[in-house]
Amino acid sequence: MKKMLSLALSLGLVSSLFAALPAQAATTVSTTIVVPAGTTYDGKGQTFVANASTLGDGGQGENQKPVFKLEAGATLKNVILGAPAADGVHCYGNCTISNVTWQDVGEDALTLKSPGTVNITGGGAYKAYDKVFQMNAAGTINIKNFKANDIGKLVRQNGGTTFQVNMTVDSSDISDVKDSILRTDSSVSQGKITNTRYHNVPTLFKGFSSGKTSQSGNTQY
Ligand code: DGU
Ligand code: CA
Ligand code: CA
Repeated sequence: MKKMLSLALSLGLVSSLFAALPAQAATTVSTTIVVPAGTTYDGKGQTFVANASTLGDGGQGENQKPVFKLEAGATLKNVILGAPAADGVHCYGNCTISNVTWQDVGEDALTLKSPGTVNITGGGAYKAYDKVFQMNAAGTINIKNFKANDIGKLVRQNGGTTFQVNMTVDSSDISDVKDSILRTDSSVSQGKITNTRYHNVPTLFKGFSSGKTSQSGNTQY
């Protein structure tokens, strides 16, 4: 009896200790975190939010600053971006984005600022009033094993630009889209969506010239 009482007491003590521990606080970023060329930044699952007064409030105002700036060949992994996320992530050339989740996309989630290839695997993007991935330079964006919900567009080549962007989406789950999954105004850009589940999407592709899109293995739910 005594033993049971002390066991119950210690269990109670242990659970109240856990209850007293707050969830890990988000890290507030006041100055853009620069990931130098060719290096990897591993967020180890931490949540990052922008300081609204120095980087931006995550609304639809242009010219907000990114939370992360990736120089050519940099990798960003295991990061959660909370709100506000300002202008998200900027890539200057090739970048690799692995297991990064935007819980509440800011002005947009990621921008390619100079030519290169953006490879995105895992993670997701939620609550994007307009665009998730913004392509402001020529190149390629490959999105794989990604989840997106409640977005305007998944990828948008900068409006009115005529350079070539190749966009691929594979093995992803995209739902509650206001506009389209992939959108361009360029007659030479290409879009491909494969092995992807989607729900409540008005159109997969918008603005592509004929013969520039392909799809296979997708399922609508
Ligand atoms: O309107 O270039 O929204 O990078 C023209 C601008 C606009 C970009 C884009 C972005 O398209 O600022 O966030
Ligand atoms: Ca914008
Ligand atoms: Ca932007």
